[in-house]
Amino acid sequence: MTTLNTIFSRIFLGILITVSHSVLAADPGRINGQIIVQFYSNVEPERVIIDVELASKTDVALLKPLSASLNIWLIAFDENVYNAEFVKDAFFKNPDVALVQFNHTFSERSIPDDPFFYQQWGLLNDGAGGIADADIDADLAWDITTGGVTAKGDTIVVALISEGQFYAHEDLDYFINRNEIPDNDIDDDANGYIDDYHGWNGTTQTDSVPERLHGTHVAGIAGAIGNNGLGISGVSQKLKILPVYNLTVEADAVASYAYARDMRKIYNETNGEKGAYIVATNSSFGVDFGNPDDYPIWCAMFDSLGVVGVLSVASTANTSVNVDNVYDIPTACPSEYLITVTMTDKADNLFSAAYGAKSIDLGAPGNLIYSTIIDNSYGILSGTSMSAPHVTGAIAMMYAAACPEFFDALEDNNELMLLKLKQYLLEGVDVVPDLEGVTVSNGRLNVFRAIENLTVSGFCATGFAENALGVAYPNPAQELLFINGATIIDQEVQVQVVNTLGQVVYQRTGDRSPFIFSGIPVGDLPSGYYAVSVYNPDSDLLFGSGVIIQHQ
Ligand SMILES: [Ca+2]
Ligand SMILES: [Ca+2]
Ligand SMILES: [Ca+2]
Ligand SMILES: [Ca+2]
Repeated sequence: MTTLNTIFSRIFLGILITVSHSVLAADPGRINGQIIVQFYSNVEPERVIIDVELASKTDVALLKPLSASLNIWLIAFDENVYNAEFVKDAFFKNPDVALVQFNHTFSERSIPDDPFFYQQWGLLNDGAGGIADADIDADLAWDITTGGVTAKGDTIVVALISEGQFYAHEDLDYFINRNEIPDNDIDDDANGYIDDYHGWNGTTQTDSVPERLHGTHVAGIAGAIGNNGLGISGVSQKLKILPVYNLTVEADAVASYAYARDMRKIYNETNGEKGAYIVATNSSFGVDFGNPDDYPIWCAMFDSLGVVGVLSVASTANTSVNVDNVYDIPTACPSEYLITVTMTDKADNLFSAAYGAKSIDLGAPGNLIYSTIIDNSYGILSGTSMSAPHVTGAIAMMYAAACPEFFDALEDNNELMLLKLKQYLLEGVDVVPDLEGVTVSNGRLNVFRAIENLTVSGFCATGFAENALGVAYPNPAQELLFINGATIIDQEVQVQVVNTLGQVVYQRTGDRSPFIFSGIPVGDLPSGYYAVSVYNPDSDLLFGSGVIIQHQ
């Protein structure tokens, strides 16, 4: 039966609407000649003003009370005559002044100037037709980064696997393989693909670009150019999209994943001179009820991508079924490097889409999503197809926000750090009732909290010290590998050792954590580089480290 299955785009329904609208440009920054002062409660502002004027030889005026009960006033002065910092300082020094600050125009939080941004409820939901803040907090994330480049200077790329995209859309920024000369029948960059300049079409073995609405729409959700005064904004305002094409047969999908893998592998091997810094693949297509047992090669591609440093994101089925029971391709594939996404609507409901406490990681906005379509237009589509690229864009944003140390650790141990990223992403969701108990994370994507988990509370703040367990030693190890820790976790843990091919070469479950202090036997493992990880019963990573096993 499965051979008759065809892959199809995970689109639910399509309504195309064009809207014209204008958005007021924000005017951020300090207002000249104004400060806000809070006086102590029983202080008379008029008296303090005179004191300040005398002490600082300035001329200031009480403009209006902002809060009589809190004794907060707006104060004006002529900034052409008096230095603003000097005036502020004069108030600061006055003993009757509790607080002083400049006045600022209200600037909406990092709202881009794209005219249709107001349509993008998935990024910022004002509650119209749903629930306010049932969104991924893109605006808060943009206070930290708008995407584009890593702290190490690598240009962030996502591989968008689809049936085609409108390549010439003015609000999309596609990756171009500059090491390849197009249309000369020569594989100039020796990556195994001839003339792969604009991406890759596994079906025709060319870089020809079929123009398809669906893929164009998916691309814009992840990475439409933000704040360019045009159209919409992607989750990541700056993002290179590498288009990879497949028709509706499995072989082409596998070829597409292989292309993404090869491009990233070459990037790693040439120190960025060739290939592309692909951080994620996006698959907004699949086979309803497909059993992973019938798709071992497809499912294994996600592990192969993980080994070279690429996470994969996939849409689950647009039908209300439990994937844990009925299966789905690819979202029932068991790979740890695959992140599976279902669909939420404007009210944070699970909207006519599949779920699974084991198989489906999280929800993301997918119903009535406004994005790029063919011919430089914009329109609304619905489906889990629209949910996955929200997550893909969020991963790209996490890379843009990550500290340099993250990339050092990534270089040492791709797999471990990818799992950390996935952990931060899943732990960063907003828990919503409709997804509780039916998804791994119990919630809907929140890109801001995912970034915070990485930068404020996670690896970038604490390094591996965030783990309750400490350090793996000796390193290099010969016979026994110990994990030292200041804190003993009184839980049963799973210890896992993974080689550079991503294969689990040692695993032990069910021991309480003190076990690991008695040593992991590594004497039988070949010399080489390994990742050792310790998980708690909830599969949370408690400890991870790269180790070298070296036999004399
Ligand atoms: Ca929000
Ligand atoms: Ca080539
Ligand atoms: Ca060529
Ligand atoms: Ca735009």
